[in-house]
Amino acid sequence: MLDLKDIVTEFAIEGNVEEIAPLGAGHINDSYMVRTQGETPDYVLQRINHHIFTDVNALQNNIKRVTDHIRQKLLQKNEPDVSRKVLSITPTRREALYYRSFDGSYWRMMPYIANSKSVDDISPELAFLAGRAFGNFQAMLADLPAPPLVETIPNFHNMETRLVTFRAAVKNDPVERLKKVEDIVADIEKRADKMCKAELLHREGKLPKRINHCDTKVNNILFDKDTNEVLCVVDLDTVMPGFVASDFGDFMRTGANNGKEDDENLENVFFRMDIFEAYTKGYLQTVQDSLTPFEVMLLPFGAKLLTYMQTVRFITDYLNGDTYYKVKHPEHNLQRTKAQLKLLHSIEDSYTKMLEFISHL
Ligand code: GN1
Ligand code: MG
Repeated sequence: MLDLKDIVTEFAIEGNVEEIAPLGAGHINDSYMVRTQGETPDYVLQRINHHIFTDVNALQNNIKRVTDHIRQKLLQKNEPDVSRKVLSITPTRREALYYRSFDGSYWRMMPYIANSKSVDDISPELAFLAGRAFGNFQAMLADLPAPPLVETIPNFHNMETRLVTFRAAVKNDPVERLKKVEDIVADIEKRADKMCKAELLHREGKLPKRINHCDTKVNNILFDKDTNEVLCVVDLDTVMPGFVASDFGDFMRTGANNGKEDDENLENVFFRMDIFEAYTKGYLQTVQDSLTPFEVMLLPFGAKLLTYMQTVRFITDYLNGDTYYKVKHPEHNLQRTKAQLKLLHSIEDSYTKMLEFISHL
């Protein structure tokens, strides 16, 4: 049997372990809080899902480069409290960025950011700060020296390839769930061409890729527990080149959803313009100068795109028999699909208002 205590011992942590407990609600990796006795830091231990992140070495190297670069920027600016404003990797006792255990699983460790919290229900005030935080994150990584970051999951936010995978699942219907979702499949197909426009624009040279976070969920920002100051952006597994509209959109999909990602009660699920407005203001304050006007006008499309993409990803996993996302019950991916689709409809209803708001800023 694998003992988490033995895993922890492999890493160069300070202090003596008091408790190891499950942490967080990630859909992919498993996280544990490692509490140490007394004043020494606490840590987060993660089992990396190497069926999804197949090149763990490249993954950890990306994170190392990204966090080192950000740390350097913060130090140059004489920012106080730098250790709480950027993640760091706790190496193993053999100075590696991850550890492979005898059962073939992969582990990593990082110091826990003290006195921090993440939020799922956000206010316009926090959304403004979150916009600034993801904007700053993007700005700080704009001059990351070559070589380019490795795409830890190739074509991760590529709508065209997501649709190819979706259509294969529909065609093969391996666990015979298609009959339950035919109307949803039709709803998805109706929008498919339009949703691929970013890839098309990129090929035509009209839309650049920049370093993106690619998982800008609302709960991937840490705030100070007492002051609500933004501390740091976390979950750096998917930092890679992408369209800025896509990062903007993933925040809208999560932060501006009045309901939960998997809300059973679809009446809770609708798009909040107040969150959109506050986030957009904060975000553009920090990055507007580095974006083309076209990229700015495409941000509301990003909200549609990422919500659509997530709908496609959840239903694909449902059709494939729940092989990708962790599920709490057999219909979980369907429940998520329905909630995302409801949100998409609501975003579509707000779309003109979003464009108006952006063009007036
Ligand atoms: C996954 O594991 P987590 O919650 O950080 C997923 C994101 C999805 C998200 C849906 C590597 O993120 O892309 O948007 O679930 N990460 C990966 O909530 O697929
Ligand atoms: Mg993630």
